[in-house]
Amino acid sequence: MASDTKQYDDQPLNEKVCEMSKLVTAAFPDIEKICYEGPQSDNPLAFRWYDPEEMVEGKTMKEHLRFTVCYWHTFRATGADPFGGGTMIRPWDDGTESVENARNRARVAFEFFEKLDVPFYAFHDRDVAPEGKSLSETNANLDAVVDVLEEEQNRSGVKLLWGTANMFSHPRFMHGAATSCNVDVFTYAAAQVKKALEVTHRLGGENYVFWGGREGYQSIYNTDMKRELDHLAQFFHMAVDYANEIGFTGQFLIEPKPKEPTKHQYDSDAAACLNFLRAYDLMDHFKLNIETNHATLAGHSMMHELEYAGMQGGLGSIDANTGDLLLGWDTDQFPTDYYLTTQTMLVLLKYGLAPGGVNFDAKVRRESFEPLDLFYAHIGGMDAFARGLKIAAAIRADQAIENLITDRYSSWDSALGQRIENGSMGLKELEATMLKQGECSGNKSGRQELLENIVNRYMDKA
Ligand code: XUL
Ligand code: CO
Repeated sequence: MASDTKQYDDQPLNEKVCEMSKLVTAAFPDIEKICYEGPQSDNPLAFRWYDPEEMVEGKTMKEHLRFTVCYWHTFRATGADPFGGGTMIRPWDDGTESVENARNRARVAFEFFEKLDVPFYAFHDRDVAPEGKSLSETNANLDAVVDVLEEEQNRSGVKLLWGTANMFSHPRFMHGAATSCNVDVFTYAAAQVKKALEVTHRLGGENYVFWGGREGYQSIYNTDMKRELDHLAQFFHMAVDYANEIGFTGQFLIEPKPKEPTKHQYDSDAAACLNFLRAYDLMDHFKLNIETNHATLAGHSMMHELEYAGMQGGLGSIDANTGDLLLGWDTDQFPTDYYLTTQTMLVLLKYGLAPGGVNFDAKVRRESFEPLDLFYAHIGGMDAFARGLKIAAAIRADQAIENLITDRYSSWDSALGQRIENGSMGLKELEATMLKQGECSGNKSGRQELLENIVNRYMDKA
C-alpha cells in the first residue's frame, strides 16, 4: 500500500502536524504487510507463531483467534496519565476534534489493520467521531465517520467485531448512564445506544458490547441499588427490543469489571453478571465479554472467569490484555505471557469463541510513543495467542490434562455416583449407604505439581 500521508488528507495538515510529520513522515511509511516467517525469524516485524492459514483442530488460526484491534487504545490513546499529558506521536492526527480529522484517522486505522493482517476491529461511538453541540449534531458527526468506516470495510474486507457506546467519559455520566439517578441521563444514554446499535448494524457488527463504565457507585450511602439495577435491566431489555426491531442479530455482550472508575461496578465479575442476567430474564440475549485485567482486578484468574462463563453457556468474547503483578490497577498491557495465553486458549477451544473474538483491549505504554510501537505491541500479542493456541491444542490432542481430571472424578462414575448425579438419592439413602460402608474409600492425589510439569512439557514441545 502507498504510504504517503497525502492519501489521508481531506484537508491540509495544520502546522503542528507538519512539524510532527518531519519526525515520522507518514502513517506507517516503512512498514509492509506483516507476514508469518516462523519461530526461527528474528525479524521484529514478522509473525513467529501466527500463521493465519495454519490448521489447528480443523480450523485455521485466523478462524480460531478472530484478532481484533481496538480503536480507542490504538487510535485515540494519547499516553496521558494522572501525572502528565499525552506523549504519543501520531503524525496523521491534527490533534483537533474535527470530523475531517476523525475521517482521516479512520483511513489510517484501516491501513494499520491491513498491514497487521487482522480480520476485525472494535470501537466506541465516541472513539471514532467527536461529540457535537447537541445529540443530533453528534449523531451527524458519527454518520459522517461511519461513511468512511463502511467504505474502508468494503475496500479492505476488515470487519467489525463489535460496537459499543461510550457512556462514561462525558461529565453528564458522572452518576452512571442506565443507572444514573438523573432520568434525563438514562434517556440520553438510551438514545445513544439506539444510535450505536443502528451504526453497528449498518457496519455488519457481529456483536454489541455493554461495559458499565460508571454503572456502579462511589458511596453506598447515596445509592438505591435495587432501583439502579432495575433500571439497568430495563435498559438492556430496551436494547434487545430495538435490535429485534431493526433486525440486528449480533450477540449482546456484557463486560464484567469490578471497579475503576467506580469503587464498585455492578457487573463486577462473571458470576455477578450471570446472576443479574438470570434475575432479570436476560440470559437468552446476553453473553459475556471477559477481559483479563478485569478478571485479575476481581481477584480471579482469566481461566476462572472464562470457565465460569463457559460452563453456563455465557462465554461470548474476550478482551485480551494483562495487568502488572506489582500494580493493582487496570494497566491494559499487551499480553505476552505464554502461560496466560495457553490457559485462555484451553478454555476457548473447549467452548468456542465465534462470533466473539480476541480483542486487544490493550494500550502501548506512555513511553512507547512511536507509531512503530503499535506494530510491535500487536505482533507480540498475536504471536503469544497463536503460540498459546498451539500449546493448548497439543495438550488437548493428548488429553494430557483431561485424563487426570477424568481419573480424579472417577468415583462419580460408580453406581453410587451415578445415582446421586441423576437425582435418585436423598439424605436418607445416602445415610443408609454410609452406615453400611462405615468409612470413605481413600482419596486420590490432586497431582497439581504433575499437572504444572505437564503444561511446562507442552510449552517446550508445541
Ligand atoms: C474499560 C474497558 C472498555 C470496554 C469497552 O476497562 O475494558 O474499554 O472494553 O467499553
Ligand atoms: Co474491555
